[in-house]
Amino acid sequence: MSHSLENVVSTTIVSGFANKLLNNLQVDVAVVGAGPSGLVAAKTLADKGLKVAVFERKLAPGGGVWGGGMLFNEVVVQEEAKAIVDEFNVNARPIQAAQGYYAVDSVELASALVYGATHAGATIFNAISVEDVAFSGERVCGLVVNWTPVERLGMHVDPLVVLTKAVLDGTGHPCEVLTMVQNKARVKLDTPTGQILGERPMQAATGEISTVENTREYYPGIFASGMSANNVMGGYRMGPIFGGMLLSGKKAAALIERSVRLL
Ligand code: 48H
Repeated sequence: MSHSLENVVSTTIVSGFANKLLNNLQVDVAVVGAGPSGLVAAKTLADKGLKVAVFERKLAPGGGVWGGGMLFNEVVVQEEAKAIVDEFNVNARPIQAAQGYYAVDSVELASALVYGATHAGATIFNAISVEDVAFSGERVCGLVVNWTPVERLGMHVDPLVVLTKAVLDGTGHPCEVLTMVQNKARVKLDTPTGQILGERPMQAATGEISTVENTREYYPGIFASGMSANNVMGGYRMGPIFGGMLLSGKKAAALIERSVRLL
């Protein structure tokens, strides 16, 4: 039987995606949110040979990078994170008025982070939302996922489950995964109150430091990075400075790699 081009294209896309999904129903690390911290963590973990899947609610991965500051598509990165900017082959222009700080085109940074993570071997599933977590005893063992349009339209469609050895909550300001764990599983998180402390107002330099400090495991199997980590531990926000997000991704990757290899 001869196949029309239309049929070959459709068959290729369906089988390609089906294989990708089948291959990622059990992973080493599941990253929730393709923002800067999640993408740096995904690339770093994939570089180490771990199987990494990233689930991103939006059609376009990249999180809050694209929008720069108030839609002016530029962001700022500090010296401590310059090596990560270089690792992703992104141009950085020194800022004369603030020594040790660089200006970066946010579209270049967002696209480089997405390419870097996928090229290293992480698989990004876009337009898929994490709506719940799966537990095995006292440890989180999986993510409950569904199509974002299903979520947005409020359709009554049951989800699928992706099993994983570790979850990274890289969902940004709302820290969605740890919120689910706190509210639905009703367990205590590893914070001073056992609960999410809530993000504080802007204090840029402090927020940059706390983002990295707050990057760690908050419940067995669940780590938080970026603004999610700041929300959980009551850290300050910092506006369009992104070095802390990149450094947080690196720290999360190192902690997760150690944890996964010990299992
Ligand atoms: C699937 C989800 C879900 C879900 C959310 O916000 P992000 O860019 O994440 P970070 O923390 O790496 O970077 C934060 C930075 O962008 C920022 O907001 C800064 C620096 N703010 C400072 C300030 O003062 O405001 O990306 C998170 C991603 C987004 O793309 C979401 O769509 C996605 O996570 N996401 N994906 N399932 N349940 N929840």
